[in-house]
Amino acid sequence: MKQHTVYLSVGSNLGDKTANCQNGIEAVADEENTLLVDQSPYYKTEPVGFEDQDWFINGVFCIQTLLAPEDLLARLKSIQEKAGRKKSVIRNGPRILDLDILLFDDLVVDTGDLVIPHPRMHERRFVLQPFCDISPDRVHPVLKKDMQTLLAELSGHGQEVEKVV
Ligand code: PH2
Ligand code: MG
Ligand code: MG
Repeated sequence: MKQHTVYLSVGSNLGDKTANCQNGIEAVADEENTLLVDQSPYYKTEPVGFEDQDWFINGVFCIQTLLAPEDLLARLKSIQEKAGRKKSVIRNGPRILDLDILLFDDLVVDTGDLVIPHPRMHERRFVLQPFCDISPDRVHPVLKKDMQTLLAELSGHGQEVEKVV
């Protein structure tokens, strides 16, 4: 079995958003053979994609794990369900807890269900800003640019983010 370094995003815009995110991170860190390595500050972020909903709390965290990508994805789904997340008909709509794999080592996969790197991470300030707080020099394995470069390349339009103090 191999040790993997994985970056994930966490988000919530329903209920106690920060507590939902923090419980989500802790539930991931509680999985077997999994260790929390680092965690960004939280940000209050303008909704992207579907705008008629409450602002999100978002963060990024890094784990080391022996879990394979498919197994980690299954655990994330189960943690989201246990947190009370329901299937929504609104794409990008409100959610109690969203846990997404951003990077898994330098792996590049697309099986439909499992897409790594996360296909929209490089367009999202609510991902890149907290990512840069913990690992600005981490290189995107497809775009071959580091996170601070991707953040600098974002157009300012919309996508406000505010650090939670
Ligand atoms: N997640 C989405 C869609 N839009 N916007 C913000 N600000 N934060 C999110 O986590 C988010 C979003 C789909 O997962
Ligand atoms: Mg998401
Ligand atoms: Mg998701």
